[in-house]
Amino acid sequence: MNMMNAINAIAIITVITAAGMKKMRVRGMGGARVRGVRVARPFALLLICGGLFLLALSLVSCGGGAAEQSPGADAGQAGQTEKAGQAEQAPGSGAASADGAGSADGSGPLDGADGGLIVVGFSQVGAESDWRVANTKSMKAALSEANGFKLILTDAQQKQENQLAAIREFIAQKVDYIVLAPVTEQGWDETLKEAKAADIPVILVDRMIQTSDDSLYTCWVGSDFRKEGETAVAWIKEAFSGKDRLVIVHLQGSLGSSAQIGRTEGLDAGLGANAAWELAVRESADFTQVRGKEVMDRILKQFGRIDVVYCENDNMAFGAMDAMDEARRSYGVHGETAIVSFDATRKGLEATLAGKINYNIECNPLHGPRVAQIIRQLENGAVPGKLAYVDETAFDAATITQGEIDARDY
Ligand code: GYE
Repeated sequence: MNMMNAINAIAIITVITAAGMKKMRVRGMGGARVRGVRVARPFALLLICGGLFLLALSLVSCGGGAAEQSPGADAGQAGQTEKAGQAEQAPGSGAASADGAGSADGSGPLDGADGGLIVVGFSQVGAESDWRVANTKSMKAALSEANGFKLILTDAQQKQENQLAAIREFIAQKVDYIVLAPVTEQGWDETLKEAKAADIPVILVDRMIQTSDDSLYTCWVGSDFRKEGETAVAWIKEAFSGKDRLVIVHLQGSLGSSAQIGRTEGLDAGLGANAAWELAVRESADFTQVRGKEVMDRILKQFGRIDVVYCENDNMAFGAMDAMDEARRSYGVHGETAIVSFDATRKGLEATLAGKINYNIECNPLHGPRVAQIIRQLENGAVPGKLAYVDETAFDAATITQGEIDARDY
């Protein structure tokens, strides 16, 4: 490469010198220096030819050199170019667009300093529930091109291995941010270390991870699942106070996920504190309606008396209700079995208003605007809170109104 540069320099200097001499000759026409120029004319022509020859030689050589470059070297160069762009967008660079559209508080659209979009790789769990579908919709709407983002969305089909592969792909693509909705809590450290080494901030949404190194993620936004469980337990306690026996069936979400762990912990605390409560059976139905029905079909064959079905999300509650309909078992406000559910999606609330679900604990899936705001904060050099819990409520079949359902965004 140095050799080529040297040849290039010599060639250019030669051509310029020779051209300069030619110019002198033109200026010198009829002047005192005509003689000298006359003497220099053949020499100038020689220099021009020689210079042009060297220039041509260096151009040919450079072309050959590029073709010989390994793909790795090419990728390295491309990476550097992108990196420069990224550096301009890095946290702390104050990359709000010149027109002030992106503000420090994170409101308004943002433009990368290079005029490009902020590239966000989002590894979504799947499409297992209405909650999840609403969550994906929210992320897509907030991280839109109109808002200054390019969203790369991947659906992991509820498999951690797919999420690990997606994160590695995002790293290879040199995205600006990685957003991860982790399917389970364990098993992220190795891959997140790779993201950290690549200097890509990781924002966790919805569920949490367990790690000994908190620096592996920038921040998290989601729900307090344990608190949701405790809210459910408080209602059960109140609704069945005075009963000397309470038979509970527990449909769990995907095992190892924060939503399952927190909601199960809440129930376990209730079981521990209330001597009359009896856990008949607990089984995972993976947060889906289909599995909810399958699992409940089996349970109904095994257990006659069931006072409460504690479903860790609306879709499993729908599945349980399908199974109970088929088995002609009554449930809900006027039935033998009370149903407690989580999420409070629109369909879940409709079932609550209809008295089929007795109590529904809200879990808010609208994380898109929250994630967009976090990214804007980072772009503007602000430090978002490490953990952000979303405010949530709960709906009782006895008091829910149509107005509350109408006001629902999901
Ligand atoms: O409750 C369930 C979804 O992690 C909060 O996952 C989320 C849960 C939600 O599939 O419906």
